[in-house]
Amino acid sequence: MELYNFFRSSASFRVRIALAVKGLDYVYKPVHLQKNEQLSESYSAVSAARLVPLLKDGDATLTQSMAIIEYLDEVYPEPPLLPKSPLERARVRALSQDIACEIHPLNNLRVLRYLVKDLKLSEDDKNRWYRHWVETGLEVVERQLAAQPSTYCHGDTPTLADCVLVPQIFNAQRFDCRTEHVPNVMRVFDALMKLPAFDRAQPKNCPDFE
Ligand SMILES: N[C@@H](CCC(=O)N[C@@H](CS)C(=O)NCC(=O)O)C(=O)O
Repeated sequence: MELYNFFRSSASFRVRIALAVKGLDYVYKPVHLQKNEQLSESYSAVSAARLVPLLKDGDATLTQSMAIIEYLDEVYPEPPLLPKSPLERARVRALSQDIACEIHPLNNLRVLRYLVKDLKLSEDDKNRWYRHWVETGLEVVERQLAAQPSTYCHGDTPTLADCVLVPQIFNAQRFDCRTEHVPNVMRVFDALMKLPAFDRAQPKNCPDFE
């Protein structure tokens, strides 16, 4: 397998975690987002959306981090990243989407660039935008973790939701977002970062880290 990704990309980080949890080897293909390599002709030829991550598995090309993780979970079921019961699976997917669909897209690189370049927001206003959506979005996760506390987002083994949570917290910390108001989220984050697979996948351990 080949993973096209970028050390700082949180959607890429989700997939790196899943691959590490499952102990799967892959070739790391860096796509430098700050240098706009995602917009290059060669990358556009494989990625319709011109986004990372993208996973090549043999002749197949997979996109969208959560779809990639679910694919990996189906093809390499151990250890599972989704619980067995439909209701529990729905909860894990909902928690994942609370982050991946409700927070992350508002703070993606192309959105931030549009705010600054086209709408002429100052760096300070852009950062306020970023923090607002992270801080309010994490509250939604906090309320759910507080209502049903467990070691990780759902239960005592890591799930898809944990693969999505950890990179979002790295982003929150990079942009100095408040996290004191989400103690359960941070408790789960700390527990996850003690797991070798989560640690191995983090940006500073990537070959393109700078
Ligand atoms: N929903 C997509 C999001 C992918 C995405 O937004 N990737 C970002 C990096 S985290 C990217 O490639 N951004 C490039 C850009 O904004 O130009 C997924 O989960 O894979």
